[in-house]
Amino acid sequence: MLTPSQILQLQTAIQNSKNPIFIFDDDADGLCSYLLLYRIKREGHYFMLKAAPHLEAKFVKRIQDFNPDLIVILDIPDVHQEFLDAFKIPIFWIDHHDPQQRHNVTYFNPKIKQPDSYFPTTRMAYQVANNPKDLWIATAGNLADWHCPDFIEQAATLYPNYFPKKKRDLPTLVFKSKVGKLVQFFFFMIKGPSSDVARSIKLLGKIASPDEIFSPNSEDGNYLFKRFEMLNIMYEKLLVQAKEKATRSKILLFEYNDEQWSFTANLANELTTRYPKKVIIIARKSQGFMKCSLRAQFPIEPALKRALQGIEGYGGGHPTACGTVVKNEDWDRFLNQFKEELKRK
Ligand SMILES: [Mn+2]
Repeated sequence: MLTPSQILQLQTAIQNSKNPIFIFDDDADGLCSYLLLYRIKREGHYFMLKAAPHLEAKFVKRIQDFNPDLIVILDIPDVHQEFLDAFKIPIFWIDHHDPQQRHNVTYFNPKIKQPDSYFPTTRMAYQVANNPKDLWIATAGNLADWHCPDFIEQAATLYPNYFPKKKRDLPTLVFKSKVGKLVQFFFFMIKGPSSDVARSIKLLGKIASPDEIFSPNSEDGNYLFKRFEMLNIMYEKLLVQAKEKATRSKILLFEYNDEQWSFTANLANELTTRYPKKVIIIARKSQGFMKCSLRAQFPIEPALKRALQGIEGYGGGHPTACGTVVKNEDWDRFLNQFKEELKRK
C-alpha cells in the first residue's frame, strides 16, 4: 500500500497536470488502475502496453507524440532506464511485481519494504483516487489480480446485487457471482480489434455504474454490454471444451486455434480453481507457436524451466502460474519432457 505522503505526492501531480499520460499493462488490473486515476480529472491520454513486460526505449517516440507534462506508469514489471532518461518531466511508476532499481523516476512498490506483501496496482490507485463512486472499478481490478480488497464489505453494501449473500471467498466471488462477471468484463474489454478496445476504454472513462453496463439503457452501455456478451459466448464455449479434456491424468491440456482472440490466461485461472489437483495447460496455436498459460495449486515453474531445455521456446513467471511459448515443431517433445519433469518434482 502507499504511504500518506506517497498518496499526496501522486494526487498533487495529477491535479497539477494538464496533459498526463497513463501507461498501463494490458490486463484488468492495469486497465482498472488507469480508469481510477484518469477519472480524477478526466484529462490526458493513455497508452496500453500490449503483451510486453518491458517498457523499452523504442516506446519513447510514441509517448512523446502525446506531448505529456506527466507520466504515470501502472502495473508494468520492468521499465528500462533508457526510457526514463528520455524525458524531462515527472514520471511516477506504481507496481507490485519484483522491485527494480531505477533513477529519474518516483517509484512506488509495496514489495520494497514488504517482500511478501501482495497488493494489486488497482488497490494503490484507489488510495489515490479515493472516490467511492468508483468502488466498482476498484473492486473488479483487485479481484482480477486475485486479491480480496479490504473494502469488499463496503462494495457489497453499495452493489448488493453483484455479491453472493454469504460466501465471500475469492473463487466464489470471481467465478460464481455477478461481481465475477464484472471482473471478466474488464478482462474482455481489452481483447479484440484495437478500434473496439479504444472505443470501450473511452466509454469506460465516463460510465457511472456497473448497472449502466449490465442493464444498459444508453447507447454507450449497450455497446459495452453487447461486446461483453459476444466475448462471453466465445469464452464459455472454450471453457466447456476445455472441461471435456479433464481425465484421470494429472495434466489437463486444452489446445485451441485462434489468431485473434486470446483467452488462455482466463481459462487457466478458472480451471485451476475447479481442478486444484491438476496442472492446467491452455495452449493457443498462433503464428507457428504454441502460446500457453500453465497453472496449478502447487509449484510448477522449476519443472517448466527444466522441460524447456533443448526446446525452441521460452517461459516462466510465478511458482504456480507461468506462461510459455513453444515452437510448433517442438511441442510434442516439450510436453513429454514436462510430464517427466512433473513426476520428478
Ligand atoms: Mn497487476
